[in-house]
Amino acid sequence: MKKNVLLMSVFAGVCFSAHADEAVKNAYMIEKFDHNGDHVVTQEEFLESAAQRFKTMDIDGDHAIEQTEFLQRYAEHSHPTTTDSGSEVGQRVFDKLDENHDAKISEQEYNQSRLKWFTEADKDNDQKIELGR
Ligand SMILES: [Ca+2]
Ligand SMILES: [Ca+2]
Ligand SMILES: [Ca+2]
Repeated sequence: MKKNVLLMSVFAGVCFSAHADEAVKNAYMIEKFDHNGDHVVTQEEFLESAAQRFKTMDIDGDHAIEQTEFLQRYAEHSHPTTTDSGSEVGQRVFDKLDENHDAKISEQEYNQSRLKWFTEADKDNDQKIELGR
């Protein structure tokens, strides 16, 4: 019986986070990427941060993120509670980003995935991400 209750609460937690997802995601993006503080993230601001992030991940500076570079950075930035499955998740994220499967994430592949993320969050299609949409 106790086990069932525990399972229920885990399940409820999952549902809740799925619901809160949208607003939280936009708030997160604005907090991270709004450089000029107008509470709107433009595509320009977003890609600028993407380029900067790419540079910090590309440790040896060859304009590609190798798997080792990616997993190292991923481990550094992942939340402590997720570290037990951190490398596995990191690997999955890497595979997703590496579209042509050459074991490297090129700048183009990286920007493409970022743009996809931006487009998904940009519900009203005005090339801006704002709160409360
Ligand atoms: Ca802005
Ligand atoms: Ca590299
Ligand atoms: Ca690739």
